[in-house]
Amino acid sequence: MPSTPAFAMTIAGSEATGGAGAQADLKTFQQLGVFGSIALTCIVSFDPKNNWGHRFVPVDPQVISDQIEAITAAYGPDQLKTVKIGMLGTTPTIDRVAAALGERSYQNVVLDPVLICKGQEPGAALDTDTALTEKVLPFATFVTPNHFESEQLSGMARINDEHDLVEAAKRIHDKSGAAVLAKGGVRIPGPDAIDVFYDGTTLEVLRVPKVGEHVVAGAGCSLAAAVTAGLALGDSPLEAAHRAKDFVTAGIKGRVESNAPFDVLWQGAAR
Ligand code: PXL
Repeated sequence: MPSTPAFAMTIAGSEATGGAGAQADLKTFQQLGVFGSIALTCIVSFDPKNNWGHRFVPVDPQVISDQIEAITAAYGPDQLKTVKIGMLGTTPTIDRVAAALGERSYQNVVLDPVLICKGQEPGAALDTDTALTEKVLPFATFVTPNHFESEQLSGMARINDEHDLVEAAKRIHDKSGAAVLAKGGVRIPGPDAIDVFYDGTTLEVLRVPKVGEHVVAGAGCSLAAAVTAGLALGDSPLEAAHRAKDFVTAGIKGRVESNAPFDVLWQGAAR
């Protein structure tokens, strides 16, 4: 008899070293028992000769459509109900992905609103920020902004503490209608790593003691991927947020060393 696992598709970029991006998504899905498909949007290769800067190559928008066509033809709407959106990177890609989201409705659309990757200049975020907000955010049922993305999406100049992060989560919910998990990570001072969940009715601050004060690569992608997996498995949005927080905390504790500027989350640590 064939197996009937939960399914999820990620529309995301490759980060070659395997820390972030589609690689993190697929490993997270697999670890949580979800069958994953990938529509690749771009290829990021860090440049060790240039301070580990980002070499970024977008995938041709037609090829992105082709991948989504293949995946959605293979798995019908009853089988593939959950999609995660990671790094899109350019406005033509955002347009194409928005069009694809309009072609079939999904029960769960998790948007990790990746504006820039670690080490990139914030200026690169401005045009993608506007396009993502206008065209993709309306499809999202769940959105997972990090500190910088929460500032951009909420329009708040500075998010300095838990109170600000709560306000940002509320504003982003009001703007999108989506469940929001606003990530504080190491950017909010204090002993705990906090994330704020808000879905219009439930406000909850998820907190665990900080594992350290250093950023770990792949944490954001893996958190959103674990939310996606949870929703695909039938979690409520709040349950998915808790599952994801536990998963990422274990992965940060079990992080692997890298010669790049950041250690890397290990999805295999959560057993
Ligand atoms: O962490 C954000 C991110 C997402 N997707 C890709 C990336 C990165 C950061 O490096 O390369 C493809």
